[in-house]
Amino acid sequence: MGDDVYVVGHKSPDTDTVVSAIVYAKIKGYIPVIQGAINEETAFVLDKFGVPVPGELGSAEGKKLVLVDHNEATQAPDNLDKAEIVEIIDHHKMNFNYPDPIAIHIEPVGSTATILAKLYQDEVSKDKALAGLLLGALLSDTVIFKSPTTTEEDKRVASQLAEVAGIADIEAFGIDVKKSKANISDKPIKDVVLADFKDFDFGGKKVGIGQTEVVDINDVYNRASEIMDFLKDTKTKEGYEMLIFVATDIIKEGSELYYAGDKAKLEAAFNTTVGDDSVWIDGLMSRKKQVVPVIDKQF
Ligand SMILES: [Mn+2]
Repeated sequence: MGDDVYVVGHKSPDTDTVVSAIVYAKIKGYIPVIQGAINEETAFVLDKFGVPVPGELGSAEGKKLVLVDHNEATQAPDNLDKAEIVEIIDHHKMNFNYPDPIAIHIEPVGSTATILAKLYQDEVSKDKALAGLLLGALLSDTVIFKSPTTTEEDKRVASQLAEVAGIADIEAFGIDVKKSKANISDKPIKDVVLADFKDFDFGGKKVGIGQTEVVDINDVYNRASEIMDFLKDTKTKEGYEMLIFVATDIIKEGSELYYAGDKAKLEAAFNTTVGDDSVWIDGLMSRKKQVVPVIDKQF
């Protein structure tokens, strides 16, 4: 193994994953890397603070790795078993097995950025760009504190970061960050639905749930028929029992759920009347906390 240590986040990188790799690598003198192309939101945040996009990890074989913002093998680099893992910093549930004792730091907070900001307060307080990156990641993962995953720690850390980064209005900055990815009007509907999409096995049935976040739900309503065509078509072609697309309006704080599948299951899951194509659920922001468990229960 070489002496270089690479810091890497999960596949389909989001802003928290990329920023956490960059910041931790900078503080420790390691090399930040990514797995897959960054999204528009991450590009906006890196650009704002003049930080270059990290290179691709490539094969993990023979490399020393720090895993940030994930610890599950399915989200980690391929050939993980041929790499040496030196440390993990994360805010997800632990699903990790390793033959050697290593440093693992997991906290139940809204972002990995929150953990890094707390652990390296000294370093971050002297570096405007690092603070700005972490704030962008924190606001992204917590959906500007609106996600039920948000903690008081996240809010406290965000104010400190904003001060260092010279950002007067945290909320406005958060909306700028979210807006950069939210423009769906010029994208093929397939890309909109599949950009953040996860497959689940609910009682032996294949269920797919995609999510997008917008600042104006009308952008989604304008494309409702395209969304429905895509869901119905994909359900048949790919053998899904149910397909759900969660379109979250981060300003109105709720989501329109489009679906292809059994209406009665959705009505039971959310205890409400559901239309033939979709239903609006007030306060629904998180797939992980507010959609997956209640749908899973119906199978
Ligand atoms: Mn995260």
